[in-house]
Amino acid sequence: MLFPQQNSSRNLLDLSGIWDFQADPEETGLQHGYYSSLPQPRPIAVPGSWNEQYADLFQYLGMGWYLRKVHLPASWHGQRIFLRVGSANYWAAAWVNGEKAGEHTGGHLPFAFEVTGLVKFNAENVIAIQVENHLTLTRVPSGNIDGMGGFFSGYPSTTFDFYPYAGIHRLVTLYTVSQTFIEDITVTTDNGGANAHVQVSVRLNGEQVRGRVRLAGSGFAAETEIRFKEGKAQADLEVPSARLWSPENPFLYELTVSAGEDTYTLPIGIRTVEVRGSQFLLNEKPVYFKGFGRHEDFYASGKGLNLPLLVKDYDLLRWVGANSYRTSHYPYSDEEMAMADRQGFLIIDEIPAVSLQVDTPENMAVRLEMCLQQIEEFIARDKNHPSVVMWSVANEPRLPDLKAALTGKADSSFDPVKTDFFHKLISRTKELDPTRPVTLVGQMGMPLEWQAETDVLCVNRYWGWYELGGQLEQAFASLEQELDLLYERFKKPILVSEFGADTVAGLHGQPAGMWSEEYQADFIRGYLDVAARKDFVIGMHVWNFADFQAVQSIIRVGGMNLKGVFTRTRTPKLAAHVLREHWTRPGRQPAEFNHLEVEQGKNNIVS
Ligand code: GCB
Repeated sequence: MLFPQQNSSRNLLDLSGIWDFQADPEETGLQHGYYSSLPQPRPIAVPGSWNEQYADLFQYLGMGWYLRKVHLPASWHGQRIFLRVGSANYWAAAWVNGEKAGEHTGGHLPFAFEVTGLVKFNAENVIAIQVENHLTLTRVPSGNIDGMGGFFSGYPSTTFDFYPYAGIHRLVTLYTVSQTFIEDITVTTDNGGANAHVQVSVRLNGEQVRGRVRLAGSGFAAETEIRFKEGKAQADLEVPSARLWSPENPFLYELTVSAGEDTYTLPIGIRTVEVRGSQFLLNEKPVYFKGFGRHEDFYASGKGLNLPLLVKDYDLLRWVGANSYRTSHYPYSDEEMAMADRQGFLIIDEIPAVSLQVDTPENMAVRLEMCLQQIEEFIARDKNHPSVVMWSVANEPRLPDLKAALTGKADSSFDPVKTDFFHKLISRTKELDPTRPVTLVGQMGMPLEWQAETDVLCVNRYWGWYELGGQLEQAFASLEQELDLLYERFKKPILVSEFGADTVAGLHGQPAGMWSEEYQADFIRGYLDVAARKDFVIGMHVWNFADFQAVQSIIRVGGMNLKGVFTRTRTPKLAAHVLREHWTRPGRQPAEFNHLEVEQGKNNIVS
C-alpha cells in the first residue's frame, strides 16, 4: 500500500483535526444512524487515543463513533477517491454519507476504501468512523483471558503490559488517483559487483502499456521505459558508484514511477542486509545494534501520531548514541518509518503479536489467520523502507499459564513446533520478502525450539529484575552463562532485544537498591559489559526508551512501566547518561555522531 501523496497527478486532503465523538457502549449506534449524525457529540482530536482525552473514557474500550463533515474540491471530479485511515485500534468501519465504505480488523496498520461512488460534490460529505477495541481471547494481541493471573494480571485485562489505547491513532486522509493508477511499487537493491542495482516492480490497477521509471540523486540520474503486461512491469537500474544507505550516511535517492496520468515518487535507499555466521551485515559490513524497545505513547495523545514528539524522540535517540530500535510491539506510524529512513536508524519491524497466546488448536487457528494478515499488511506497507532491516513475527509467545510453563507443568493442547505454527509465520514472511532476515522475540524460559527457525536470536532478558532482583553480580553471571549456552546451541547472532529495570526518576541510593536510578544505571552498564565480551552478540536494545502507560497492576507504580531511560516527559535518567557515554565513546560511534562525543572526564557520573 503506497502512502498517499500530493503531487502533480494525485491530490490529498488531510482530515486531522477536531471531530465529533460519541461512545456507544450498548452498540446501538448502528440502528440509531450514528453514521449520519451523533445525538450528543463531544469534540475529540484525530489522531489521538480517546482514553487520554477524557477521564471518563480512560478505561473505555467499547464502540466509539467519530464523525466529521467535509467539502471536496471541484477539481477532484472525475478522479478516483479513496478514504485512508493510518490506523485504528482494533476494529473499524468507515461510512460516507450514510453508506458503509468498508471495515478492517487489527490495530496499527493502515486501510483504505474506494469512496468514489459515495461522495458528493457541491455539498457536504459526512464521514463517520466506528472503532472498538474489545479485549478478547482470540484477537492479536489477546485480552480478557479466563484465569489469567500472576505478574501481568492488571486492569484492563490484557496479556501484555502497555495500555490498550483505543481510537483513531493515525492520519485520516482522502486522496485521489487517476482512473488507471499505480497500485504498488516494490523496490529491492543490491550492491553485488562493481555497480549497485535497483530493481523496481510496478503494479497498475488497469491496462496501460507503457510507463517510465526515473532514479535520481547525488548528481546521478537514470531513466528507463517500462512495459506492462497484465498490469505488471519491471525495471533494473544500474547505479555506478552508488551512495549506499547506512546509519552514518542515510542517503536517499528519489525514485519516480509514471504510467499514463499517474505518477508516484518514493525515497529509496540502496543497501543490502544479510546474516552471515554470527554477524549481521549491512552493506557487507558487520553492524552493532545500539538502541531500544520503544512504544508509541504519550500524555494526552496516547498512541496517537504526535509529530513534535516524533522529532524530539529522534533528537534524543541521536543524543544518546542509538542507531536502532524495535517497533515493540506493533508497527509504528508511516511518519516514524520515513523518519528512520531519513535519519539512518535500523529498524526491527514487529507485528502486533505480543504475548502471543499458545493454547488450544481452535484459538490458534484464529490467531494464525490474524498474524498472517498482519504480516501481509506490514510488509506491503514497509517493504520499501531501507531502515527496516529485519521483520519480527512475534514478541514472547507464551503458554497462558506462564508459571506452570516455567516449571514444566503447563497444560497446552497445542504444540506450535509440531503444528508448524511459527514455521508458517516465518516462511510466509520470507515468501513475501526474501531480502530481509526474520526473527521472533523470545521470553526468558520460553521453549528454545520455538526460536529454531529465526535468522537472529532475539532474547528478552530480565536477570536482576524479575529473576535475581537486587543481585546484580549473580544476574550478570547468569546472563553470561545463558548467552554462551544459547550461542553454543544455535550458532546464530544474538540480539538482547530487551533488558531493563523499573526506575523512579529522582530515587537514589548508595548502595543502589532496586527502583533507584543507580540500580538501573548499574544494571544497564553490567549488561553492556557482558555483551561486549561476546562477539556473537550483535546488539543491545534497552527496555525501554521512555516510561510508558501500562495497565493498572501491583507491579506498575502509578500505572506506569518505569523502565524508560527517559521519563515519559523525556527527561534523562542516570542510565541515559551511561548509555550516551557507552554508545558515543570515541572510536565506537558512527561518524555522524562525532559532534556528540562525550568529553573525557566531564561526564563523571559514569566513571
Ligand atoms: C517483557 C515484554 C514487555 C514488557 C516488559 C516488562 O518481556 O516484552 O512488553 O513491558 O517485559 O517491563 O515487563
